[in-house]
Amino acid sequence: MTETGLLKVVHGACGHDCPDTCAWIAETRDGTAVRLYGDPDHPFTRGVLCAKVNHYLSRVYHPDRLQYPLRRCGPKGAGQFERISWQSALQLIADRWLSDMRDYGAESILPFSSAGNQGLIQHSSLDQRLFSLLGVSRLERNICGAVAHEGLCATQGSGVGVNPEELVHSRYIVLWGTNTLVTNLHLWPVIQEARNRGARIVVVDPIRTKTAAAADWHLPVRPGTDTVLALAMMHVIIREGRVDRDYVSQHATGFDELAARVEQYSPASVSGLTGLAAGDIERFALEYADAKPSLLRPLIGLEHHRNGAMMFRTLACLPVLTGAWRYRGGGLSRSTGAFQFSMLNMDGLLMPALAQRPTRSLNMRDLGRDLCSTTLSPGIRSLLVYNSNPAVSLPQQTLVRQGLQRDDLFTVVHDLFLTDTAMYADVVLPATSQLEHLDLVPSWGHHYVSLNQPAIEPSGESVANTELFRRLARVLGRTEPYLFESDEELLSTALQTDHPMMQGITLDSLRAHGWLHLKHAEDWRPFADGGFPTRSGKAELWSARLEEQGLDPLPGPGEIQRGGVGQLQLISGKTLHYLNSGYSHQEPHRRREGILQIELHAEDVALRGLQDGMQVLVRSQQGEVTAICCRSERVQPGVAWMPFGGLSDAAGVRRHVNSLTPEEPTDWGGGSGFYDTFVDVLAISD
Ligand SMILES: Nc1nc2c(c(=O)[nH]1)N[C@H]1C(S)=C(S)[C@@H](COP(=O)(O)OP(=O)(O)OC[C@H]3O[C@@H](n4cnc5c(=O)[nH]c(N)nc54)[C@H](O)[C@@H]3O)O[C@H]1N2
Ligand SMILES: Nc1nc2c(c(=O)[nH]1)N[C@H]1C(S)=C(S)[C@@H](COP(=O)(O)OP(=O)(O)OC[C@H]3O[C@@H](n4cnc5c(=O)[nH]c(N)nc54)[C@H](O)[C@@H]3O)O[C@H]1N2
Ligand code: SF4
Ligand SMILES: [Mo]
Repeated sequence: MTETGLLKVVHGACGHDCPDTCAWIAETRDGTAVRLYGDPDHPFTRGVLCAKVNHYLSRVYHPDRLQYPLRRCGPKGAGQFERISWQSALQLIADRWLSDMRDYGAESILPFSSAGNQGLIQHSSLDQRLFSLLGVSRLERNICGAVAHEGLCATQGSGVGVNPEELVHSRYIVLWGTNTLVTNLHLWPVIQEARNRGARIVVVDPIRTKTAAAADWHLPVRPGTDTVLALAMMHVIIREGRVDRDYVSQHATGFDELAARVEQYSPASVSGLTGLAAGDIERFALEYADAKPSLLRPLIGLEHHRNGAMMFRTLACLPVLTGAWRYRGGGLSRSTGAFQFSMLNMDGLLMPALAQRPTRSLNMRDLGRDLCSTTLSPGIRSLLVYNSNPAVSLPQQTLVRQGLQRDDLFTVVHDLFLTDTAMYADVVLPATSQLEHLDLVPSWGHHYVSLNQPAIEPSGESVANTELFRRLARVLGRTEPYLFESDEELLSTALQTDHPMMQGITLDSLRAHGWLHLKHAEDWRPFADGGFPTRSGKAELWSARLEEQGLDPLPGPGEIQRGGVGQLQLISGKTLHYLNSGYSHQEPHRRREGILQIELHAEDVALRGLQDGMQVLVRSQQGEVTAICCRSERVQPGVAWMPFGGLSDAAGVRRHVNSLTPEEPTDWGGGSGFYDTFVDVLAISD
């Protein structure tokens, strides 16, 4: 931290659930943040933030930001609250939790959190220690990333991949089910640089997104059929002798079995299913195999299908077959999150051994069903929500809200705004913004670790997540010193690691530099010489582990979902101005995203007798929303697109696209098939 007269310059990092983890610089005067901008020296941030965080100061100083604890004084969902003191709020919580623990058992309490803050200790630290001690229900956080990870692990043994900055060395980049220009903006200059050096950029996406439109080639695959497309690519690669025989024989299992499997997937035979011309599939396979190095970049989009893990399992076979891993900038690149966490002292930070006995785990995806269950034993009596807005982000929204409406449920929400979930809370607690607390921010999109130093005092009576858990521990009568460690102590513990890639990365060096790159050779290639951390030590084209689990040991199509007659498959992806549901409370973001629209192909608009701009009812088996019909060239016939994360539908009702999505589980990884939603779209008659 340096001081220039009254102007203070503080280095920090964005804590949003975004792969870019931008390093930023805050300027403060007299305790007020007056300017926030991307760190120009950070090689990935390159001095720019994004459409959301360019307005972060108006989020920090927003008039609607929660400033003090509130208690509900009207019906659940009505938004009637009154101010109370922190002491009363904590006492209310302690009284209820202690009586629930006594009368129903600790598992009747469910803490619910996601990655609303993905900083290391504000995401998970003292909360996990306290929950282990109390023995409350645990949450399986698998709504984002877990499915992709499982799928990759089946083939490669881990999710480790190419360092995203190394994409500059790629000559063929396939952005597969990811909307880089919207969700991973800071990767785009890297891709552009590769392009300037001669790389071809291909996007595989059912929607003609901004990214697809900016690419050299867009392959508008039918949703959920990417497994089949990849199998057909392997068919061509094997038939045309493009397999790297040397790499495969040394570093892979099951080539012969795979070759036999893909024989039936000729481009001609999958053309109808994938919606792609056989000639295009043939060309794609050969271009991909012949370019050296070639790189696959999937992020999350693919995992939101029922066959989500199989998508990643199957895709991961491609760079093994072609030996793309050998080359600098070749292979597959997805999240760097698990990689970074594996270098930190997570056991020291989370202290999992504090748990006295195994406790039940509930999948976050099933919150609605679990809250409404009459058979769950013990039933959920108390819910603590932080870092998440489940009333918007979970599937089966109607059921989630029905559960939150339960009179006998005691809900506490800790957030910066009165979110849709907070509307149902008994007690609402104010949370700090990223400018107001300390954290270390590992990244799931690059190889830098950043320190976020607080630039200003907490707004009003808001507290950081870590401070909330210290206060909860105290009011619950706990005295164990490790429940009260300071944020600095927690970070020091996490950084006590002898991992060679963390050498020299300490709190002091981070304080001095703001951010540091993991220590590894510049030309670091994870699987150039094999070394896949699977059971066999090789990439498993055929997997004994999967066979033992009664699963398909080979990559395959998985269960591709189809709708009923006349139904459209609804994709509901991320938007430019919202961060999931974040920023939906704020102008100018709200105005820029506008009211809820559904994009349909002209053919589907005509077929249903609809008109561009009219209000329509969108209905699935799970529920309905009102939206503005938008004739769009971005979508293909049979597919519709709606944004995820908005505040209310076109009729002004606080319900969203997740009123339509089912909580159907994915194949493995415990995720949700959000994008396997099938809807009817009807004109609203007056
Ligand atoms: N601006 C902004 N940035 C964000 C976020 C945000 O809300 N707003 N959210 C952040 C979070 S939490 C995440 S997880 C990431 C997600 O980042 P991405 O994975 O890039 O985002 P998604 O919108 O989930 O999906 C990406 C693409 O997958 C496509 N898709 C859907 N189904 C299929 C399919 O069957 N096959 C293929 N090939 N493509 C398919 C969708 O059309 C979409 O364009 O973004 C992060 N960044
Ligand atoms: N239909 C559909 N549904 C989806 C998706 C989709 O593409 N389509 N995407 C899925 C994905 S990939 C994801 S990651 C999830 C996201 O699901 P959530 O994580 O529930 O989504 P957010 O809306 O980002 O909610 C995060 C909340 O955390 C709050 N928050 C931020 N910082 C802090 C803090 O320091 N402390 C506390 N206490 N709170 C804080 C924010 O204000 C915000 O309200 O949604 C999933 N749901
Ligand atoms: S949301 Fe993502 S792109 Fe925007 S500032 Fe934060 S890390 Fe950067
Ligand atoms: Mo996500």
